Amino acid sequence: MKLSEDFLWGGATADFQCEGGYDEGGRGLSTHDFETDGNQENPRVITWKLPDGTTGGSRSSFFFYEDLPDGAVPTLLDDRYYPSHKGIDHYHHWREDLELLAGTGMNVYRFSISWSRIFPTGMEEEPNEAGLAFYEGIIDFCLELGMEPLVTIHHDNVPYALAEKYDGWSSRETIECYVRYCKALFERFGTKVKYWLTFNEINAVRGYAACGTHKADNNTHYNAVHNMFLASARAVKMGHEMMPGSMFGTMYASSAFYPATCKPEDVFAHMQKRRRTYYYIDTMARGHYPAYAQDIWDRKGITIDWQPGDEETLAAGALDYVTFSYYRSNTIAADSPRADEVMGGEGNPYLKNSDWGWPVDPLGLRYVLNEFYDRYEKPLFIVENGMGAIDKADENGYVEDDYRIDYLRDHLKAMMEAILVDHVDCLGYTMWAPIDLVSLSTGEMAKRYGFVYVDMDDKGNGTCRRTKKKSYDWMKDVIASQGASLWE
Ligand code: BGP
Repeated sequence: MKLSEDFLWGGATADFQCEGGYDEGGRGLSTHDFETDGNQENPRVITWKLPDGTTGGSRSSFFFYEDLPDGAVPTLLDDRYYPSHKGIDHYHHWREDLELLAGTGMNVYRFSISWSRIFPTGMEEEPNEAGLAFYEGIIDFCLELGMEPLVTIHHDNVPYALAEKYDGWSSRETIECYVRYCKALFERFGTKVKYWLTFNEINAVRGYAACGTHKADNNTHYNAVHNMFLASARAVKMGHEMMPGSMFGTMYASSAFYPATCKPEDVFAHMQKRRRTYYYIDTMARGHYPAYAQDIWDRKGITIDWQPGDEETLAAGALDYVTFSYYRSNTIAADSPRADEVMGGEGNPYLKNSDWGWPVDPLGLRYVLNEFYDRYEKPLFIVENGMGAIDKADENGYVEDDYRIDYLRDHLKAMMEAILVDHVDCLGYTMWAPIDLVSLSTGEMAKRYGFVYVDMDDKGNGTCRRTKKKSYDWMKDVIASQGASLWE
């Protein structure tokens, strides 16, 4: 078993989880800059004021910690810390980081651009040259090191000023700002970047940090997403015109969903659950809403603010390839509390869980690869997969992470079986995250994914020294053998 030479092997990161330098290079504040750290017991919260007194917006929102009624959860950690401000200080270590990644033989690197580095408020007419130059440095160095850049245009994180002025993606003005942002990226990087993602985990965006909206009710959410669909479609159309041969996807947070039992009600609930979550990528990959969308709107009391031309816009901007993250599977029963929600589900008695309670299911990856290829008949790209675990480094920063190697081996083998046995067209695989960075869900450094260790704790203390874990050399062998070493 061996993959072809053109298979893209790589790693993926996101700006606000690794860059830091949140107020450098002319960058404006972003919604994630107001999000505190947390842990498994204490969820992250959005505060409306930073320690230096900068206010983060209207107090009217129930999303803001200061507005929660007395005694309401979540609680704010006493020594609150804002992880996006420092990240892993990639802003000052990016050359070293890219060299380390390329040392494994990786030939693709997925990263996201911070919108507020390019347009500090999101509303300027002209882009910020320092921001463009920062990413140009990364792109040029990737190419020099033999890594194809795969760029996420919007990985959550809306410019704060846009969230305040227009309520983020609630408003159509934000579409215009996004299109202007894309145009600036395509003009500057169009000859160097072929693979683009218009949004990250489109089915998981909800609320202030991801969408810049101050409310999370269904009507706000589904209309914000409608605006994101339109924005993506316009970017795809413009991108194709400006950069012939460019490939556009949107990242979708996948999970293999299984019926909890073979009871017909559970199987039907599981089908409906998949529609709750496929709604997003079904629309974007096909260029129109699926028929079942009307049922979702009716049940949830949603009125989409259709405007003349919206249908044509969606049709003209269908995605070229389908990209997704895969970490876990879920089971669904008719009475599951999350049966009617977009994300999540119950655990599975046949599977073991990770340190963070996520069921580990490599066969589920082969399942979703097949399901998506059957469903969309477009090339696929796994743009996130990996294992968040507690690593114990020795005094030299070395980690014996055999558990991570096991996880990656099993998932990569499942991917290879989907490609070589089931004949799924999958262009590549970018592991999350090749270098340790801040966890999105908990805001911790303790949840480590990388094959490169970063000496930093949950509060940003540490030397920032980068060291190779055991999985680094293991991954190098996998890539050098085009996956053949996995089967030895
Ligand atoms: C995805 C996000 C990433 C990332 C990853 C792992 O949802 O696209 O940004 O962080 O999940 O999740 P976490 O960091 O919460 O472990």
